[in-house]
Amino acid sequence: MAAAPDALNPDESGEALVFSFDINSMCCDSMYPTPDESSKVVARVKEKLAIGVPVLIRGFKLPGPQYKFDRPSMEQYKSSLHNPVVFQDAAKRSKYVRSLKDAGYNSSDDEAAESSGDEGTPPKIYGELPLGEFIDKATSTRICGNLLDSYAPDHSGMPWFIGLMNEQNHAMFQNRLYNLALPCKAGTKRRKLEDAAELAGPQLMHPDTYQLVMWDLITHGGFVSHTHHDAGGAATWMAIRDGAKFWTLIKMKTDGLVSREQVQQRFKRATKSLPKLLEKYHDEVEQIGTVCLVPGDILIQPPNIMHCVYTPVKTVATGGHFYCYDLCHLTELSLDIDRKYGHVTTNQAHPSVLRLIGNLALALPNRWDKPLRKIPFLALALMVLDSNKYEGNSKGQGSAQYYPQGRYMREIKGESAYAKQVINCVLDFNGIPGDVPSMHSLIHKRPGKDINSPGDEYVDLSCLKSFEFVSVVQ
Ligand SMILES: O=C(O)CCC(=O)C(=O)O
Ligand SMILES: [Fe+2]
Repeated sequence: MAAAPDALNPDESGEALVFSFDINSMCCDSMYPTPDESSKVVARVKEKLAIGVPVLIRGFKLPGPQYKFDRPSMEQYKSSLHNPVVFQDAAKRSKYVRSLKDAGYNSSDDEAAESSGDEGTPPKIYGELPLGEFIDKATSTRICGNLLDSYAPDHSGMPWFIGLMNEQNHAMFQNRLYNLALPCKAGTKRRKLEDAAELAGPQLMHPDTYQLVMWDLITHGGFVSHTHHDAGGAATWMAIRDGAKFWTLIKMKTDGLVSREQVQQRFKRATKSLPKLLEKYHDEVEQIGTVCLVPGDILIQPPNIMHCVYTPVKTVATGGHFYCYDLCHLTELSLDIDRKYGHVTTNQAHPSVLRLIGNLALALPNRWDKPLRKIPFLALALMVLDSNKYEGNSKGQGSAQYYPQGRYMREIKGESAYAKQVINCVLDFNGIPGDVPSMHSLIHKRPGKDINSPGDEYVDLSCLKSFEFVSVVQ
């Protein structure tokens, strides 16, 4: 991987795979930018992400305590070294892959894996240790592990330009006063209680809704993460606190593919081992490149970009996921690939994704005066109108189960019904057919168009200026 081409310098096509700049070239004081400077930085980053280009911001030290890969830092940050952590264990992972091969199929043999019914079974690739012991084992040759997505109890390190792109959080804030839950059965005690409470805003959230925003990777030296795209169709940021990561990004070629099925297949093939991909399927790879991430670097990935990662020394990194209106075409694409091949293309389930996406739609009336490109809007519309199709495969992954008539599910269903009203209002006003098959052909079949491109047409959101929800009764 380390020998892969440099992602920051142009290849034969004259384009660098990753767009990079030093934050100090755009801000007099990178920690305290003026509103004008911060809006220019965010606009520049979003413009690149929206065409599927990863961005590397250099010269930005994470604010807050400068945690290291050692016991005192981790005790301060995570507040206990006794708490158990569940980590990916490289040896167990190899054993698991070998057992699949012995059983007659491998990760590239989808039909066998699918028909085995095993696609959602959590692989036995995890180990569990108290955090302190996991830290100590970084110097042991017996265990090589990666503690992934351990949610950050301290958000002081979040870069301001990431906070500004957490549009799913902005949307949740704008929707905080609406009680959109479907009512429970009339005449019941519960109904009386809920009516009397005059609840404002959502009362029940899956913890993932906020946990996905910021988390840490605590990784032993030598660990390799195989090629995947990040789960839940999210954009991802990543910063090194202590150590380094060789981050290899792989942009798959998609021109000439005429159907979604072909695109899905291509991304599934991208998960083959890197040597195999480059030997056998190199004509399916548009660009590949590696960047060495060190403290001071913030890598920001658009949804759906494939990547694999080698951590040469013990490393603490912090990152997070976010959603933006302008990136919804990439979010939709990524979720659509995972719908079919999530068991190989990605690594984590995010149970809150569709709720966050619904909230983006619900908050649109607050943005009636902002430009929104048509393709990302249509992708958002499709994810809202046909939301069942985008549910991740959570089979066997310990996902929470909710009582269908319980408040949590009534909030989800209510929000979904109201989000559809917003979407239909915009579709009607812009003369766009709102039935799902037509939307599929608008979004999934764009022959001759780059699937990463948001296009250059806009939708008119002015109909949302005085938008009011129409009551939905179950
Ligand atoms: O640090 C690593 O090994 C991989 C991180 C990553 O890509 C992820 O968590 O999705
Ligand atoms: Fe990843």
